Amino acid sequence: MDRPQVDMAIVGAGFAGLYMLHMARQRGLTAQVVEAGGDVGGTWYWNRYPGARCDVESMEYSFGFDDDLQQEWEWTERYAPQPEILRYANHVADRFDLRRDIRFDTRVTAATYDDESGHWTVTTDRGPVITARYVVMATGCLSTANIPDIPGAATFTGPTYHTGRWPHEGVDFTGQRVGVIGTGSSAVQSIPLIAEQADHLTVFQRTPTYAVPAWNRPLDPVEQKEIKADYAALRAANRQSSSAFGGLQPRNDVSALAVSDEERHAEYERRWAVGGLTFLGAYNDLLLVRAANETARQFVIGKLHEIVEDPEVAAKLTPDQVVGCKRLCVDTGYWATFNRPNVTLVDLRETPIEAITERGIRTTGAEHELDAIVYATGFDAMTGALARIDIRGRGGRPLADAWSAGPRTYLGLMVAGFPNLFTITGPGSPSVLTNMIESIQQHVEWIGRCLADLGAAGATTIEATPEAQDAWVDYVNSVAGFTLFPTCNSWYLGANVPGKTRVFMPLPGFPTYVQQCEDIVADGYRGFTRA
Ligand code: N01
Repeated sequence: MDRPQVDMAIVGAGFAGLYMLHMARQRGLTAQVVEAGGDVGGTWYWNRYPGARCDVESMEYSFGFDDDLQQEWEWTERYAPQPEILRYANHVADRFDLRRDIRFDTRVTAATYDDESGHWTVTTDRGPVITARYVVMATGCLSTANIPDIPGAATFTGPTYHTGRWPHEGVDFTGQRVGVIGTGSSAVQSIPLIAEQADHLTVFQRTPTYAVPAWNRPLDPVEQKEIKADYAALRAANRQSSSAFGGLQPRNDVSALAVSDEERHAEYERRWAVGGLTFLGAYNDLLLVRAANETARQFVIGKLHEIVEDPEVAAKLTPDQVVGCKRLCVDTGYWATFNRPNVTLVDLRETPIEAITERGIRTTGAEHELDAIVYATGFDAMTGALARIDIRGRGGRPLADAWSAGPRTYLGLMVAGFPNLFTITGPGSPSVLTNMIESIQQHVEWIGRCLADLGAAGATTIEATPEAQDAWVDYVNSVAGFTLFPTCNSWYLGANVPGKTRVFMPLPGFPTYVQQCEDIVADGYRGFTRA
């Protein structure tokens, strides 16, 4: 039998692809990474919009697999800005000499399994095909831009931008009338800065969003040193948290309904003063019990009405869904921006967009003249990047066919009928509900060990069984059903992309999931066939 060119083909050179390459080498495997972008960094390579930064704290949003790496890298801010995270990704690539096995500016278009040889052929838009025994999709969960199909969009004469495809040279909005469509995390971060620069900013809001303050600040070197002195403890605490972060501000393990109004209010005030996503860790049932969530919701809405001066604008900005049902936004002056005289809020629930014209955006209420349009409209999340690659498994079956009723995986790692194909942070794993770097590490380490065990067992092929996959999909649905997540139209459900099948894609609960992955290994890779 011919040997494939490499043991492993890896698609994507974001954090997942970089660590997978490093892991493959450590396990003695040859690997080739293919990356569509011009350099490493994945999401941090593409998302260069004003204000882009991570809303998981720097000390937690970093690799912990190599102690020298985590000790030597110095973060400058509590929440690292995009350029600094990109520098970190470059540092990781250089430190482990990863670039020599990465083909940049090359997009994977197809991956086809050959039943006879047991090899995958990976086809790209540039250069020769790659044959490999294993394929790892490190394609990112939020990497495929969602640009809504608005009538007339192509007729607009000014420039348009998507937050996730921001020009590398930056954009100067000075003196311009700018429209931003969308009010998710990317919009919440960019709107305050665009408003400061532009002549006028019009925000087109379809669903109001909740935002908790970041209170970003320079990271005190002493504080950083203290954390590094026992970094292992922080990493371990994070792995015990349902979202794989928050070790710096642990969850309060009591019900919001078990304490007095005064005590609860004081805890919300304290968390608000600390800032960040761990606000939702104030109580253990905020995403499980509607009445508990309502207490947090009322608190946040109270803050919104304190910040926004015009009661009519405040009413339009007030969300009605469960807080945290859509990804909570972390902001620096988002709501206060609507107090500025040069900012207008357009509520698309009252006056929907009819068309984009040569001169701007026309809603049922008015035509808004604009010099530039920013689409902060998010991503075809979790499945978008995979759907754009023609992936064919056993018998030439397309992944699109296997997933026609929504994504189906075992552990979010493998798909029945697609041997030796792995998805890092795929649907059916905790993924986007967590600190992505922790989830990436756990998946890469699981795959690395899985392939070592496979070799030790004298096998070359691993595949999820259809029965194990069916049971896993049912399990993920039942866990999601215990939470409040499915109660709103979020991108977790695919609700933001017209026509996308609605399935709650990630699995809540990181520590339980990790234990399940461990148990399955201990049980001889239960639910997988190895040959
Ligand atoms: O995208 P989104 P995002 N007409 O999907 C609206 C991560 N992230 O790029 O809610 C009008 O959240 C849409 O409205 P609706 C984070 O996980 C992290 O902001 O669908 N509006 C929504 O308001 C985040 O959750 C960080 O009704 C339309 C917005 O566009 C995820 O990425 C920073 C529309 C899209 O919001 C995605 O965030 C940034 C239409 N046709 C992002 N279509 C940090 O770590 C969509 N919208 C800080």
